[in-house]
Amino acid sequence: MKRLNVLLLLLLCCSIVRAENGYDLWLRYVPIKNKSLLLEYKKQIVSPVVLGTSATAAIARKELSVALLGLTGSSYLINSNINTSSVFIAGTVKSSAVLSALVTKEELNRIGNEGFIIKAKPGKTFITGNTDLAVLYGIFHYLRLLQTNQKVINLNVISIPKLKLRMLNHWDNLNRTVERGYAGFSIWDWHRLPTFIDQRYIDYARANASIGINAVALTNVNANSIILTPAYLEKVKKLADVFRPYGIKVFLTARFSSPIELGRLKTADPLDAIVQQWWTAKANEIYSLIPDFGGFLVKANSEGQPGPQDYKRTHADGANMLANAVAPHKGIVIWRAFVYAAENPVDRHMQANDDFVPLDGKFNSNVMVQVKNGAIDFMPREPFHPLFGAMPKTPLMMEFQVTQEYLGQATNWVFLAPLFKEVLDSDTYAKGKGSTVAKVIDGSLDDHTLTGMTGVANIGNDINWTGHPMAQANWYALGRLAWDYNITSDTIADEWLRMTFSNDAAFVKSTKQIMLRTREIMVDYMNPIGLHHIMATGHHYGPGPWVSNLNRPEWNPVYYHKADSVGIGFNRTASGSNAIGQYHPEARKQWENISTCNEKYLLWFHHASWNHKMKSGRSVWNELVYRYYTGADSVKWMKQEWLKQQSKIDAQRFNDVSMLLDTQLEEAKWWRNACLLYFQTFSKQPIPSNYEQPDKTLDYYKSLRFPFAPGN
Ligand code: BDP
Repeated sequence: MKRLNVLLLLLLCCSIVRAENGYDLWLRYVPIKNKSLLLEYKKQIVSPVVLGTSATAAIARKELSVALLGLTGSSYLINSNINTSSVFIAGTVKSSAVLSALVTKEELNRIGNEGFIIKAKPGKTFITGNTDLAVLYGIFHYLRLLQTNQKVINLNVISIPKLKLRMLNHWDNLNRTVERGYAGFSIWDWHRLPTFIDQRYIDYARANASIGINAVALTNVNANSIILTPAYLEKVKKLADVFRPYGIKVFLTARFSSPIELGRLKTADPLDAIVQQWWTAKANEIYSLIPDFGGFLVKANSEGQPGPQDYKRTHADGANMLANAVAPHKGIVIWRAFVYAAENPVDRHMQANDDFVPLDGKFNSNVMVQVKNGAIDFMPREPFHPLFGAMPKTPLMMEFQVTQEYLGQATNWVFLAPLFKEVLDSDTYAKGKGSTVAKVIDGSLDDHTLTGMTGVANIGNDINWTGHPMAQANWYALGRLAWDYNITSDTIADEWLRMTFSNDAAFVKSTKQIMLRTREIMVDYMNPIGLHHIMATGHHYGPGPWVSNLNRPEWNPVYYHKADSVGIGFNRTASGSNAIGQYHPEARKQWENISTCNEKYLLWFHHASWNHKMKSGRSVWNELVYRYYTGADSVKWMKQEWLKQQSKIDAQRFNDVSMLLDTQLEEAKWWRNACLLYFQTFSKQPIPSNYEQPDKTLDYYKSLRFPFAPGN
């Protein structure tokens, strides 16, 4: 007996001090500490029932049982039939009269296939929707309420996704390297598929379903046609089979020249009948394996990728050819607008609009054009892409980058929800005030039914999925905002912290404060007042504003900052490239005039003289100094605040974040010193003596090389 007790005690201790490696993401389901809440929850959840016979319903039952065991410490049998003691009932409206009586016809129409309804009063809880997937979403929502310790006695929730496609784009290569990936290798183990199903695929699908993500493109936009060969399609089918019950559709990237590479055709000309037949046959082959295949994602005529322009055809010609091939199967084509060409001397900022605006109205109805949030490239801060609002006849899909290619990669803690929201809330003025980017992509502004948002995934085979433990929040934020872009960054951070770490109020308050400031802090020490694309080239790790020797002009940082003896910044006004002219006149107003320009974008749109006076009273040079120093100092503040959290969370993740903050501080100082020393060669002005002076020379910073930086 004594030995048994000791054993039990040992077991208990192990579970308390269990190191957390982050694999469980925000689905940890740890015991609820608040006793009165726990009692409340237990009263609400008696003899829980999840109706339905589908694989999705089975998943919902399993999730509920795992979660309730973890959260309450009691094991629950989740019934699939209602009995007299059931007070917690989940299922589609069709599955039970009890549930259908709860909702009106109007509500059912409104919630569509994925929206859900939760109604609860003391001793009764109902979760329902039109499909088992909607019910699964409802259950995840309910579990989030429990995980974040919210009241569940009186609930009247109707939640409907604002966007139809809520997607992740994996830039994963078939050899398992991940372009711009900072979390290890690809989670797709192509070599061992289709026979070996890694548990990770299931855990991945579950995590996505918990935040409403319902589509994934498995492969790099810089595509390899081998993914379209029969052997690989068998592997893709296996992944699609795993993902299906979680409501996730699979897309593939289509290399435009595949008919030549795989079909041995002489051309990939989209207007060539044989090419069209090749794609039709390929689509038929895919759909015979994967009946609900989502469709193709295409990067064409950009950064050396093949495309229709190789045959003097337009992007619409290329997209429509593929769209015709998938249309009989209800598939869609997502065509990327991230295009620019080295041969084109026009400001890179303008090239996508130049190519795409004339094509508005020329795309088939099953084509979406996927537009990056800004016209250059996922910078720490960039104005919204001028295509938003400029193609009313075409459904535009938002592309964000969740992986932090330009935002500190593997080592910097940056919470991206504020960046995403800044873009979504931007006003295009396309149809008057209030024509936000969000309203462009949700279809409401121009009456589109195809709608979506994607994020370039930050997921790899690192044990914690995202490399930096805090980067999990960005995957989470993408899903939550694609479901409802009105959720605030504060709420997202709050939910995520509570579920991922702890409900301790002091912990949540301080750590949330850090999270909400991280993005501005990074902008300050990397790209203040509108600077952009001054990262080192190739791997984009660290600063490289001096780089000027690459063949393509727009691959050189000097192209973007244009520092000279007079000043710094890219004049994109009417007296310069006039990229600003691609925005609606009302939107332009905030940037057009150098003396009234929103200073966050000053050097984005203006070449400002070194002595130009900022609103702070400082000169541009002194403002740059101030920003770079404030940014780097703020990382010290992040570290100080974080150290206070030691007793609140598990040691492993606490230490991981602490060590990474040390690296982040070093990198912030590196950015600060390297950029200021370099820009100083033009401004010829000192770093005021009250600032700690750089301890290394500009030559030292220029000499640094990182041949094995990840993701390249
Ligand atoms: C750039 C990345 C490059 C991608 C490209 C794209 O550096 O690796 O292939 O975007 O989005 O930012 O196609």
